[in-house]
Amino acid sequence: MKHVRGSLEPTGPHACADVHHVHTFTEENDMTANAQTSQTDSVTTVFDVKGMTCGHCEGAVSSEIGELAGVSSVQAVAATGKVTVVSAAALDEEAVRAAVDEAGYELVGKA
Ligand SMILES: [Cu+2]
Repeated sequence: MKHVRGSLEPTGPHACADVHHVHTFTEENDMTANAQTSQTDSVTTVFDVKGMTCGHCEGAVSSEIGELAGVSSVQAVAATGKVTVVSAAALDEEAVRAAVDEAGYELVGKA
């Protein structure tokens, strides 16, 4: 399977094709489970995550962070390593770290 991701090559510390077998991708990934869509009082936080190299990585990170309480939206961008999280309240960085770790990547910190 070919990764089409600009200049990023899947030769980093994680081998993309393998790491994704760790995750079980479920179709309930469409954020409807987190039905907290009040447009008011949402907090947007950007995190730096190390190790993402393709869309599957983005999906894995988004999926795990999306399961955290209060999270309404997650946008992970492998090309920049930035993960933008919208949540009802400020997130516990350690909880985010655990979620990123669960996905198989490393949280560097807030961007
Ligand atoms: Cu990947």
